[in-house]
Amino acid sequence: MAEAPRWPEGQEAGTAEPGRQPDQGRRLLYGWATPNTHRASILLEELGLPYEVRPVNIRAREQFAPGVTALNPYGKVPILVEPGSPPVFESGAILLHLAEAHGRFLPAAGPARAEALSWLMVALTSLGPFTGQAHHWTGLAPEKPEAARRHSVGLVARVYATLDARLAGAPHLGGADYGIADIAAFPWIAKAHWAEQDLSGFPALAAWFARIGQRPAVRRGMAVPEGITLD
Ligand SMILES: N[C@@H](CCC(=O)N[C@@H](CS)C(=O)NCC(=O)O)C(=O)O
Repeated sequence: MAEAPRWPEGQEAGTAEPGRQPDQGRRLLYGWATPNTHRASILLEELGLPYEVRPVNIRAREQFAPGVTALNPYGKVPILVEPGSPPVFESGAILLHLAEAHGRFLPAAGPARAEALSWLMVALTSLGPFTGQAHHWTGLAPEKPEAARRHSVGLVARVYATLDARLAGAPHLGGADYGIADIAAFPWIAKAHWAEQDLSGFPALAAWFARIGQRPAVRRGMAVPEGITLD
């Protein structure tokens, strides 16, 4: 049986150490410069909500620090901690939680909501995970079996073609209005190179990406945590 990941004994835990639990009254975003964290930071910026970033360096395995797993037993970021509420983890849950709490960036009911949720799910369940797997098989893995590379890149290419066709006929992924489907997709499209994708082959997706990337809140959200980039 595979061993559960552990926090390396004796390792400095930075802001992720136990005992550095949420300060009273502050909204905290635990995260790193990853697409899933950027989904949450973009929406926080769009909503104009005050928040502090608690950096969790996943390359240094800080996600397994007890102070982090106490908030998310899965040991992953992003995690949103708001005063008076249980921690919210999984980027999709954070997007839905914030959109619903503030009544913005997701239609409240009816066909428009169903349409937006459909495209949100494509971003959450296909675009993100497939791009993550492709990044593994094209870059991170010590061995790179050709079948795994081709399979993972092919899955991403199919999503890109689907998003491109959608955006050729709709201004935003979720429909008429900019919303959490766009926010869920944008930071992963920004990592097209992780999956050997070239946006020039997807003109409607490229135009959407350029347009969304000009939003000041998107720019701020993509720059979290300050000074950290992940290639
Ligand atoms: N499905 C989750 C996945 C979260 C996730 O995979 N986060 C990555 C960074 S983008 C992480 O924490 N990786 C470290 C690990 O898996 O140990 C989400 O959408 O938030």
